[in-house]
Amino acid sequence: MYEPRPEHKFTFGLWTVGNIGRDPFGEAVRARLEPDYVVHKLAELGAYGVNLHDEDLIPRGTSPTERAAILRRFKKALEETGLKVPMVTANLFSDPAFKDGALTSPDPWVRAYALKKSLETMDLGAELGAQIYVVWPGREGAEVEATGKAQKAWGWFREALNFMAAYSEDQGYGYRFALEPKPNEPRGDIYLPTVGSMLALIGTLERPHLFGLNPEFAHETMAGLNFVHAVAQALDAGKLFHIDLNDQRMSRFDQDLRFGAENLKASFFLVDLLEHSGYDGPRHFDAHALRTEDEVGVWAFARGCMRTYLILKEKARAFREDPEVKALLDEYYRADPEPLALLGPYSPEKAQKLKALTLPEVRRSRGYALEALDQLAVEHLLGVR
Ligand code: GCO
Ligand code: MN
Ligand code: MN
Ligand code: MN
Repeated sequence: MYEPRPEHKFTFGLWTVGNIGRDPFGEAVRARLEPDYVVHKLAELGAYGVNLHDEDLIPRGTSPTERAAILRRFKKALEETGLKVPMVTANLFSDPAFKDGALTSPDPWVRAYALKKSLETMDLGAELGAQIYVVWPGREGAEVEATGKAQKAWGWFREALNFMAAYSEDQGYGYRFALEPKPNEPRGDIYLPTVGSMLALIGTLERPHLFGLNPEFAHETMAGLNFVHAVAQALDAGKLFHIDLNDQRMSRFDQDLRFGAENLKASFFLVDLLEHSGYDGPRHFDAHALRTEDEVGVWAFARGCMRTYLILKEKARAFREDPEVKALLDEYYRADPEPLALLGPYSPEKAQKLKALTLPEVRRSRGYALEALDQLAVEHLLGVR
């Protein structure tokens, strides 16, 4: 039971299980893993796919012959294992050129280079069968307001996204672009900090239908926001194109913890939401093993992410089928026909009737039984129901 299988659509980034454990204070603690080796290991564990930044596969400065050899080995591993590459993304944060932004650098040379890198990553992804292109504006932000860049950054970012979408159409690549918000880190403040701000930006693009969200558990949590609500809003807008699952404590550095390691209850309601939403895209784990771990710990981490998801999925199913939960929810949503007839689309008659409405006093004193409902959720989570 709880064995991950490809149909569960679990994916990992080459950069996640391949994370070598560097942090701002300490050096690498693990050796780099070869991409084709990662593919074989992930397939053994039951994953569906592997995602990558351009540079995870083809390090900067690789010669064309070397590049061809790496690609050959990687594609062979994909063929042997059946693993997919559903998503690609350009690394627009490591190169020193990007220290004051990539697509929103004040230097047009840098903006042009970031755009070139994005187009080349789209070419690479198309060759590997990717259909989702993630844009994470990690360096698109600032520590200093004196430049006034906050007034220009949106325009530059929009221009780049419009260019990329037009290129995808021109080449017939069929990408769907998933934009990933984050409040800070590595910049002091990143433009586009939350799901809400990304959704607002999409409406200003030339091809809004090609753009959606790649929300991340850790990122909304860093901002002190409710990730379940953020995902629900993305779903409501028809914009959940991809999702980054991990865990995080609020008000801390970007921790990228194993899924479910910290906020079990929020993870439970997230899985509950995703599984009932009709979302059929990848369940991507954008997390990495703790710096304390060796390679054995890395695979324990990867397996743990998937198992916790599957356990929570089963718990969510049992919770929704629990007769006591159902009874409480029936009561919670019980709707009298009389007020219902006054709601919905506007009409002048309804407006008249609404003005004549008196709220029955019992509507003020009623209890919503949320203590009992929440306790049932806790008991399901604790495994006593
Ligand atoms: C982070 C981000 C990244 C992006 C990845 C894809 O916190 O560092 O989440 O991991 O998801 O770079 O663009
Ligand atoms: Mn992150
Ligand atoms: Mn991170
Ligand atoms: Mn992410």
